[in-house]
Amino acid sequence: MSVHELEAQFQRKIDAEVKIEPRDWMPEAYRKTNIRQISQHAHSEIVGMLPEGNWITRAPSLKRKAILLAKVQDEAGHGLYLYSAAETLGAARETMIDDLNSGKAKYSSIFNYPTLTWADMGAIGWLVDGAAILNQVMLCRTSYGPYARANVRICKEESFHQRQGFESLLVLSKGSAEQKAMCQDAIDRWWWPSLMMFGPKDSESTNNDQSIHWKIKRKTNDELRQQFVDMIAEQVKLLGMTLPDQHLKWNAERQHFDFGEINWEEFWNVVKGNGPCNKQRLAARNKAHDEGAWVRAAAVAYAEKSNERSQNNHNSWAAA
Ligand code: FAQ
Repeated sequence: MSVHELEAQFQRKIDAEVKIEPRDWMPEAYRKTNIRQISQHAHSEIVGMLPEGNWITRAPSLKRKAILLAKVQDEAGHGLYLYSAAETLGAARETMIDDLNSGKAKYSSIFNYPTLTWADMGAIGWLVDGAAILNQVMLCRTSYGPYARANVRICKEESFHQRQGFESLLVLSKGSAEQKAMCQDAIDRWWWPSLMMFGPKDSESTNNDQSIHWKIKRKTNDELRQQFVDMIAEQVKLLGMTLPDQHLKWNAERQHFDFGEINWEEFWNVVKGNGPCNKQRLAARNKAHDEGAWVRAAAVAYAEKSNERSQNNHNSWAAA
């Protein structure tokens, strides 16, 4: 079959909602886009543990500590499912990790902001996990099978993350004047960076059109961002708090909330490595990687010994 025919057959499968599986023929660009997106997603989960990990030892009660620990562990698990999904496309895990640690690979801009107070844990759960989940619900229907299935599991855990974040802010919002102020301050600082998580405007997005055609993405960056604004603009009322945007207003004609312009210069600056915490995040990942070298060496030695043992058992069984 010619490449042209293979491509046509591939697109027919996508159009008919048949999932693409690891051994299926796929255009090289489809493979590359998926490796790029899935590995960036995995890196985001891994780096995403750092801002919250910062608060595990300072959580205000045993209950809050246990919840935060469980959440951070979930993020580690998400990273691992996603690296495994990228491996099914031929990407080597060592290369992906090296690209993250060297600063070559991207991860979500959101994790380059600092977590200054306890209320940031609530704001991350509500806003950051809230943004992540909208995106990941869409990705449960992405065309690449292993990525879609990884997202189904991720979403189940993310919905708990979002609810615990909202509940934590709800408690603060009903607390002392100081707690209320801390809650509002965290919302003010995390709102705009959360909107940036959805990526550049559609008119600036380099991958949107092709990824929508291949059903890697089912909704564009702007569509998901609007869905997020509409959801949060209502939920914030339950907290008795406000969002830091004077242009936020219900538009009856569009049946959506209008909102102000994102600071795109800040977004690209963070994506290029110059955000408030980029250097700190990469230094933490590199330190963890170096300190974990003995664990990886031990795991490889154990795997080699196990293989040798099962080979010996097999040989003695065959000789008997
Ligand atoms: N930050 O052409 P597009 C989480 C890059 S998980 C940094 O529109 P695309 C869980 C983009 O890569 C959060 N870079 O790109 C959690 C591209 O660069 P390249 C992560 C960004 O891929 C919660 C360039 O800009 N979720 O939070 C960002 O079609 C709490 C042009 O952009 C995912 O990764 C950004 N925000 O659409 C953990 C979901 N946005 O490589 C701990 C999967 C864009 O061409 C605590 N990813 N860029 O040079 C996606 O759905 C997509 O990749 C988008 C971007 C929607 C993020």
